[in-house]
Amino acid sequence: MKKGFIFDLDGVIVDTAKYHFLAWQNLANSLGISFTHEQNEQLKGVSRVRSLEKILEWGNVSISQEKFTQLMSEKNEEYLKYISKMDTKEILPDVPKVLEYLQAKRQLIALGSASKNARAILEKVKLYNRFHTIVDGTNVSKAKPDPEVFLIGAKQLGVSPKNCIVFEDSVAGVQAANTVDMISIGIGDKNILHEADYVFKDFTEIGEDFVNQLIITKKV
Ligand code: G16
Ligand code: MG
Repeated sequence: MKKGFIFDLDGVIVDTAKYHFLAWQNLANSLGISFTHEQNEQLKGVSRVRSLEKILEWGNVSISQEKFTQLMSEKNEEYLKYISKMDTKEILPDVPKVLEYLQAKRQLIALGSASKNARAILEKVKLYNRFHTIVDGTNVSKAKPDPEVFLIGAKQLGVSPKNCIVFEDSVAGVQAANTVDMISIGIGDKNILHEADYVFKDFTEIGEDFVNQLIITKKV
């Protein structure tokens, strides 16, 4: 049976949160707002626009629409400088192994990310060709926990949502998958991702037996 395996990007395939942190911190500090690692955690899986809105809310700062657009573009330029230096060493442990196994088992593979830079990042880490389809921040209008990104992925793979499995590191992403009855697999902390059907610290904990089980079972 062919299942649809949908992967989030940031926090699942690569860890770009550290680059988002540096760029957002620089922006926040320029406005006199402090920005911590804990706050950066809360921006995982959140769109670029919503991230800046949240930072302004935290700092109790209001700016014009023009300034908002300018800051978003400056943040992205800085972020692009960091990701331009990325290479295959930044792929999270055992991700290529799982992708290769799914490919060997002739499963369908999609990317479902909120990032508008997803394609560029996949090119840098040389994983672009591993995906049958890529859905990213340039293809969706509604952010996770809305399931739009995963529904488009399922549609493009030609698989019904209940035959899809989503790998996610954010609570909003897990909720998005659950909303449309996809199997949700949290990558990260069990306490934070407790709404997921399964949680693993990272892909090193996911064995071939578990993947085989995902291929044959349905969400109940
Ligand atoms: C990612 C990150 C978020 C980021 C968002 C938009 O989502 O987790 O922190 O704000 O993309 O990124 P960009 O500014 O590159 O468009 P995901 O869904 O891949 O985890
Ligand atoms: Mg993520």
